[in-house]
Amino acid sequence: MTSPKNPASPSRAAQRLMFALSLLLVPGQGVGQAGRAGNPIFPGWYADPEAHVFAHRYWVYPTTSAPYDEQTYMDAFSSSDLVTWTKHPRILDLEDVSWARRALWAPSVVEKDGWYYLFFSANDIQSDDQVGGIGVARSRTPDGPFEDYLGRPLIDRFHNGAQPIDPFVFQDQDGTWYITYGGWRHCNIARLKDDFTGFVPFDDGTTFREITPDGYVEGSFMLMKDGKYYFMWSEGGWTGPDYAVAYAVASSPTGPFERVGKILQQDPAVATGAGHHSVLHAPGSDKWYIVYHRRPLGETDRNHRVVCIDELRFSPDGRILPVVITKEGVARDSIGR
Ligand code: FUB
Repeated sequence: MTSPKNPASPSRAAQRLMFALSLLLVPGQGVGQAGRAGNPIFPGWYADPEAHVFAHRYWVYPTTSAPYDEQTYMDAFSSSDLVTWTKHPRILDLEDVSWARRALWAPSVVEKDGWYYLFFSANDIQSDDQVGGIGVARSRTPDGPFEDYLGRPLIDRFHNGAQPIDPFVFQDQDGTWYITYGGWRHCNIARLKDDFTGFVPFDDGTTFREITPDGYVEGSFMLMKDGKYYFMWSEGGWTGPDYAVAYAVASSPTGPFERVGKILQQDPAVATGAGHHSVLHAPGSDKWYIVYHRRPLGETDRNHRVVCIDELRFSPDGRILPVVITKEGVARDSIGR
């Protein structure tokens, strides 16, 4: 029977049916409600997630968050609706990368000419005397296995003070491929050769151009929307509660980028250390999501980071609105619906 107070509200029987159906869903690991992702979206300690749409599915490529000597492989996760996630274990294993042995992190994946290229950081080098940096692996499918592409790092030196970690690769509207990367509070951009084996110098002869905005620490990300380049990064310390994401906007991928403000940060009622994110655009819609890692309340182990998703919204004049981090996550969004 329909409620006489509100003809639009469902009957008791319908409510019971909806509840029963909700028990059949397999939501994320947080406070999953019927048809919502729940945060975190999948179990396990993971960080630095990069989200994509590949082969008609949503994909998330995270760092396996563990002590550096144990960070030797990567898993991926895929979903058709942002609610139920399938784990793809060990898509990249350092046993298959001759020059790398530890501290595998921060994947960035692109699809090009029938291959999936996974850019990664390895070895956590502290100087130019050490072997490691940013490498490239590739696979014919988004779930791997990814194999070392170059047999050497792509970037193995400190340029402009930037530790070669945290790659982010994207294609500009004119077809040019760029990589932004860098730790130790410096960020560079470089133009990639079309086959990803090296770099094309800029017109001024330089290869690595520094684009560090105020506050930058690591974890760069670029988004192109309505003719603007939104550049985002993480600031604060990744082991602490105040890790956060801020952004700048420019009319060119090389900037200049002037910090606008924070868009993602801790909420003492929900979680701390929210940072190192990526942005997902649901195909054919105006829905944008931010996929990021955060730390459960009260957690002191620096590696206990979990992957979460919430909505990313823009104001009518093109600003990014502060993200509301939630325990419930986002509503079901079936791909290609
Ligand atoms: O996962 C290792 C490091 O944690 C990344 O390089 C940083 O960006 C931070 O998220």
